[in-house]
Amino acid sequence: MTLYFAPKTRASRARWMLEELGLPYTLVTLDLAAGEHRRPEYLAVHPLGQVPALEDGGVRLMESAAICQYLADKAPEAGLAPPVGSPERGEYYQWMMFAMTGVEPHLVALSGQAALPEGQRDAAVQEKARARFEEAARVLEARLSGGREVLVGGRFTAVDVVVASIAVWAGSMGLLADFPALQAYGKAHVARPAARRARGP
Ligand SMILES: N[C@@H](CCC(=O)N[C@@H](CS)C(=O)NCC(=O)O)C(=O)O
Repeated sequence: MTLYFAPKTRASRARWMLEELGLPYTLVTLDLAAGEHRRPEYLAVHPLGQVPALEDGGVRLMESAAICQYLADKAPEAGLAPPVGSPERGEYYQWMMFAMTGVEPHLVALSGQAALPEGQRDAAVQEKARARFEEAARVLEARLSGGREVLVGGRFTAVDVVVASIAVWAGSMGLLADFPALQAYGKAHVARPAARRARGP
């Protein structure tokens, strides 16, 4: 498999999964600052020129959460996805979609605003994104309160890779002060050896 990657991006989730599973892969690191992701060769791999993208034989995938789910299903013996048809599988889909559509877009909006020169930021956009993020974070906080260490069932799965990555991103933006369970959950999971290896060179 070949993973198209850039450090400190959503590509880290896919690399984290590959490391959890111990699957062999070739890493192609793109220099986003140099615009390598905009070159025609890479646009042929990912039509939007984003990372991650994964090639596995004839399969070519984009979207970090889809890649994480694909990898979990590729090595079912690792138990990184609940069995198909189980109640936990339904919850796994639910939290995966919630993370990607109900939480992450608000972080993207807030990051986009933070990247603008101060005079160009839109206070109304920031306020709305923060409110929507907090509303969603409260749902995750409630789920994780009471000592729950993983989102689904009794073991770590691909949905924890995705949601812990999002939690750490939110924490780095100072958004988790009122969400201690979510903050602790993110920190605990990104300390896993596979997550550390995924952050390495
Ligand atoms: N929804 C996509 C988002 C991918 C994405 O936007 N990746 C960013 C890095 S985190 C990127 O490649 N940005 C470069 C660009 O859009 O030019 C996913 O989860 O894979």
